[in-house]
Amino acid sequence: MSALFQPFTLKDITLRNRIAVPPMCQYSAVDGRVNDWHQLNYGGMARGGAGLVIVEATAVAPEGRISPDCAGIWNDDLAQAFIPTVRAIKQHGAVPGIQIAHAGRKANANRPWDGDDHIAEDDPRYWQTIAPSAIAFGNNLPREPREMTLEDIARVRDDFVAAARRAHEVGFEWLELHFAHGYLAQSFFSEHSNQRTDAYGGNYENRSRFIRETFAAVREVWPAHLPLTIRFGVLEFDGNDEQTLSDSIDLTRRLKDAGLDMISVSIGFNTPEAQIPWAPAFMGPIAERVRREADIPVSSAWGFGEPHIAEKAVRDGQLDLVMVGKAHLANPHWAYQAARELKVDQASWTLPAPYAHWLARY
Ligand code: FNR
Ligand code: 531
Repeated sequence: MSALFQPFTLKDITLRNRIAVPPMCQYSAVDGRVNDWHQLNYGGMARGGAGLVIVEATAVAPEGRISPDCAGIWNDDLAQAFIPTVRAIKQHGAVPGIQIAHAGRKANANRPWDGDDHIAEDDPRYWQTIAPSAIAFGNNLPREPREMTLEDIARVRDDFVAAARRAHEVGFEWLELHFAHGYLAQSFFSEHSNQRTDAYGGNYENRSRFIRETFAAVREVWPAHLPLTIRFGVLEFDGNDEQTLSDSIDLTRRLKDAGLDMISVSIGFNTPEAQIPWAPAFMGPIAERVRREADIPVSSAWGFGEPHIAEKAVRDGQLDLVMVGKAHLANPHWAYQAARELKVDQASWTLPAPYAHWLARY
């Protein structure tokens, strides 16, 4: 029996298998509004057999977009635009998830294929970025953000809450808070980016305050019967990983006590000096340690896109869900292909009849 193709239940939600499409920016929205591209993109991956499809980092406020072309859910009109995408994911048997985000000091960048760099201040698409401290990320993102006031911090926390409420209203059943990859929430947690001297900076308690307060506020509005998860960079690969991992696991335990249902274990990406040990499934052992020491279901990504690697990660108890990213860009029917490769009996997987009828026979 394939471990990857076993169902997974979290709260009142059951996924048909352990395959999750992680959020992947499409940089294809107009003024934050998603469109046919998003319905096609996410609907295709659901049709291909994934159990969970998580819609890309969706900004909780205009200044929280990574690029001007990123999705947003900062008002009801933008939220309504997701309905065709939610319907397409559900229609094809997957669970619709969404990641809500604020890009902080990494915001206001060109799309990756347009340079992936900060937009120049004389460009009409320029906006002021905000962050815990006035410290630039560096490299392709050299602009110094404005240090957030306590009012900014409260406003962004409330933006996450409003975004969670809108996501539920338009039919999403799985919510992931983007607390990873050097964006705003992650940047509060790291001393690389947070050198505040007030209650939101300094020691671990203060540097984790924005994450803990924002999570608690979202937990109050997100329905208790639906999964509330975070994507969190548990280490930076900056030479200080043992301390960061220890703090991250403690924080995960505290968030679990506050109602966290699952964590997507990822990377901090808070410093351009990181030495990432890229390799297939390299995050597996780190995710397994979080799963064991925080006693919480985990997913992770980064090089699990080969079916036997994905199968092994679940079978060995490293991951509860495997996030398969770029391989789903190459082939939205990745889950279908994986089932064939793993010789999973046809009863538990198939494509829609217009496809399956012919594929089963010829
Ligand atoms: C990403 N990734 C990403 N992660 C995230 O948390 N929110 C996001 O919106 C995005 N956007 C995004 C866009 C694109 C084009 C890529 C390639 C990646 C990271 C992604 O979810 C995943 O973690 C990585 O791609 C690693 O998994 P794979 O691709 O090795 O399976
Ligand atoms: C991070 C990434 C780094 C290296 C390879 C692939 C992906 N992602 C983070 C994404 C945006 C695109 C780059 C988000 O978390 C929004």
